[in-house]
Amino acid sequence: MVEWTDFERATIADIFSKMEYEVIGPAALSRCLVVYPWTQRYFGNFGNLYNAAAIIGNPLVAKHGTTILHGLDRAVKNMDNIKSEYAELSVLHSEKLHVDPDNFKLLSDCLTIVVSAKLGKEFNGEVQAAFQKFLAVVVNSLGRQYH
Ligand code: ZNH
Repeated sequence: MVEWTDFERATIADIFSKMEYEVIGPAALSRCLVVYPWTQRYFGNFGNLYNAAAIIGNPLVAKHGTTILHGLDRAVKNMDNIKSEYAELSVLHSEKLHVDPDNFKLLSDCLTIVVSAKLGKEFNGEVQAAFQKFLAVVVNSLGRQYH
């Protein structure tokens, strides 16, 4: 089981309580689709993703970015049971959506960049370490049904 310090718990709760899901989620997902274009292959039904402007302005991308952040909310609310919290989502991504689990890490890195830009100085080294630890547990849990 993953151990969390009081600082880590407080930091994760604080970041997510201030987060505007419908801004940060779309920004993180669209950055991922722009910077790692091969991730677009899972969103064939999202219409035009031909260039950065099309991706950023795509309402389906925005909606799905928000959905992903709401998915992260489940881990925030249940930090001691992230693996079981994501058991079903992991099966969905592996067996039904066939999403390569490497992509979870790519998206989590994009999210870190977006959150860091948003929080500015507040996102110091310790905060970043806590946030990345949290995302690493999420990525690992989502990838669990693949092993
Ligand atoms: Zn995912 C879906 C979460 C990542 C792809 N997702 C989904 C959902 C959720 C999620 C919650 C919904 C489900 C239902 O409906 O039931 N994801 C998530 C998270 C994450 C993710 C939390 C991280 C972190 N995904 C991801 C990635 C990708 C994806 C990276 C790729 C690239 N997803 C996906 C898809 C889908 C999903 C494709 C489906 C969509 C539709 O169809 O709408």
